[in-house]
Amino acid sequence: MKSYCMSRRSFIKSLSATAAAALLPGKLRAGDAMNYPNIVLIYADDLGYGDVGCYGATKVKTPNIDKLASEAVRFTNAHSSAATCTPSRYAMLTGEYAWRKKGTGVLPGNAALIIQPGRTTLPSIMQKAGYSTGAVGKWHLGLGDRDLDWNGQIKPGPLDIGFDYCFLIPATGDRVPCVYVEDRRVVGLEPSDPIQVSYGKPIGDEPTGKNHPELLKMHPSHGHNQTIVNGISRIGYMSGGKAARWVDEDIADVITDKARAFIEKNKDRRFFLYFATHDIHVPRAPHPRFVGKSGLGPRGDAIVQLDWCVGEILKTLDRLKLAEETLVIFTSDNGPVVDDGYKDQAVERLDGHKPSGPLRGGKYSAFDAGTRVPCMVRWPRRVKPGLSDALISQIDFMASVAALTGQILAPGDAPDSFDVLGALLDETKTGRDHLVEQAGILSLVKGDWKYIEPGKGAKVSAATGIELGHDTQPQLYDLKNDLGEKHNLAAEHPEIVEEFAAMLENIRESGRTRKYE
Ligand code: NG6
Ligand code: CA
Repeated sequence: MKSYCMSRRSFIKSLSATAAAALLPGKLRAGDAMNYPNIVLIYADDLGYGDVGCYGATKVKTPNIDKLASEAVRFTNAHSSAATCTPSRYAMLTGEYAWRKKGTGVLPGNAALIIQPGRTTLPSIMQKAGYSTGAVGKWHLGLGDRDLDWNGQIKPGPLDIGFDYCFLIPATGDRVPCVYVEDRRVVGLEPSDPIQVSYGKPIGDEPTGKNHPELLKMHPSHGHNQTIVNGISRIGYMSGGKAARWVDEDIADVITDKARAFIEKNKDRRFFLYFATHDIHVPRAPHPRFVGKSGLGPRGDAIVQLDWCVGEILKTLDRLKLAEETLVIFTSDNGPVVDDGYKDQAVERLDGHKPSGPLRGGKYSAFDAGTRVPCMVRWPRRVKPGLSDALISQIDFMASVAALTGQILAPGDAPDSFDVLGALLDETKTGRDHLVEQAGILSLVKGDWKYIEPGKGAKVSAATGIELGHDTQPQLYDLKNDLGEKHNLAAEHPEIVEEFAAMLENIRESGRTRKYE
């Protein structure tokens, strides 16, 4: 009975994909999903515009990412939706600017799922096109309803918003619970040692970084002084689940293995793999074989480890002879940060390395380094290697893959996602018309101009030392002539400031920016 239902479902899926594609002359010819490429989206964490060789880094070597870039179209004006993780991922997976929805800021590790089950998402579009869909790595979009019991079924989660399979770091490496979740269960959990998680009062009697700093192998520089797991104190408290706890040094190996296994398992059909690495987020505790390899301390070594992960995925595609027909996207969820809360020598050992490249700011910042990130798209069958300055955002992946697979989004779906497929495949250098960037306050980019709305936040973060780009006055930068956002031209061009402020207001009010017929 079950297999009958499954095959009937896939039959209907392939029929609807065919029907939709038939309506779209000029797009890929449809038949079934096998006419479309596999999609592997490699999503690095906190990797800055200047952190990899192909974007100008010289101190740290990234041969695999650079090779990928040499076979891809490499974007110089591609953006995450926000300068932090949760809102970027929310926007990428839903096609909706996260600032439209309350509760989409950086989430604690016990937050409920913030994507409504049943809504059209990037993975649900792929599922509809007949793909097998998998999420491997960092999640950070919440799990369960309120008060999730980590010892039972973890639901709702990725499997309820379009993924067929998941293997997750539930939130971040520095947030409890420090366990993996596979599909609906914590991996390796012993029933006799249940997990409890708290982001309020301490839970259990395990040592914390605050009370037992002598137990730490890595000390916090700010925050991160609660439950100690694997010699590293975290944000939040957890007790139990001892056998299930991850070893930070193994995370890259474990998730890369799972990503490889997903590709292998689906090699004879079409798949969409969302591979969200933990690197190079804190705590930076790379595997011993990468320690000392960059010469820049753990942050640089984590970049080397990330590069290895990318290489392994690409090797797997080569080995299975899938590279030609697989569209690989490599990008990052937000800009770079050097000291993000642990004393890991990142600042001391920078050695002239510039994580933001020529850009101003970094993670958390309204300046461009907050969201302008490395981004490359490889699809040997269709895309010639090249360089593109088209303005694109990760929020556009959704409308673009809908177009790629011949699907028409409903008016209410992906309200801010634009079809920039032509730009992604480098068939045109024209990307989106304008873009809103999120960093506490909003910025609006259109043409050469970037407007940053006034904000009351600190100009510089006391914790990270990053220039946040907040100012009580409006800011206006000419990105074409002043990529580093050094000269605020707002006073010289009040008419542009007024126009952009009004447009931003309109974007806020209208609830959507994607046009539909
Ligand atoms: C901050 C954390 C930082 C990091 C960030 C989220 C402190 C002091 N800082 O609050 O370490 O976890 O949240 O990063 O706790 S993100 O990439 O997931 O958005
Ligand atoms: Ca991040």
